[in-house]
Amino acid sequence: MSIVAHFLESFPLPLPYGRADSATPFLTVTRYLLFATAFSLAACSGSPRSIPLVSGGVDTFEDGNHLNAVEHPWEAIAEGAGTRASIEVQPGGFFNISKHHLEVVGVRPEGNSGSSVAGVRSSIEEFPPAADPSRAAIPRDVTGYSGLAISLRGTPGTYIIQLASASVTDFDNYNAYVEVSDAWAEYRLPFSSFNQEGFGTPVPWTGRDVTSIAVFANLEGYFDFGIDDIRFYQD
Ligand SMILES: [Ca+2]
Repeated sequence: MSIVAHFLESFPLPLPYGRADSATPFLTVTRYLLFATAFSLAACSGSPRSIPLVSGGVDTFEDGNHLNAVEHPWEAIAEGAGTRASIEVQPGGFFNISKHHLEVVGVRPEGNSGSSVAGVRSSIEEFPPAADPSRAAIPRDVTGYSGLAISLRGTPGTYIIQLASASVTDFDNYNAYVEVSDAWAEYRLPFSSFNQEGFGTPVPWTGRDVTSIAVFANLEGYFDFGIDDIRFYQD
């Protein structure tokens, strides 16, 4: 399916998105996020190229499947003892015209949540061309955008939105923190609100080699959250 077709499928209407306060950074995150990307689909540092994400759309989930707008699957992430996560596309979502969103259900053990990572992740890389399937996937250039917009609601608490970058090779990826409630809200996260945690090598953000997007719960115990309408936006 072409990029244009993805765009049409994903964004049939110019939605009157509301804004929500976003991204209050906390220093509570742990080094264990190092493991958050252990299963990353990403890396592919062998390719210096990157491909713009033409529409900015990542997923509205309106097609009802587990693939994002560039055909990569959303995957449940559960790292650490006693940690669980599962995902399912469900009816409803942000705005009453939404037919589907992605629901994430999981557990981070009480008192031991520092060693656990639970949530969902998807690659946004460009697949290698059919003519050269051995070539590495190509990261996305999102420099045409101002930040990432995502709609969320869930077990009230702090959640982590993570952008992985090919140039970050030690899992110290860029994280933004959001406070989520049980009511849907759209969070507009400028790229400046994403920061490395600091346990790895500092790598300046370029926006030229984004490989995946993830959402992790930063609270303990049982949680569930919904995500919808994920896209890179321009101010
Ligand atoms: Ca939706």
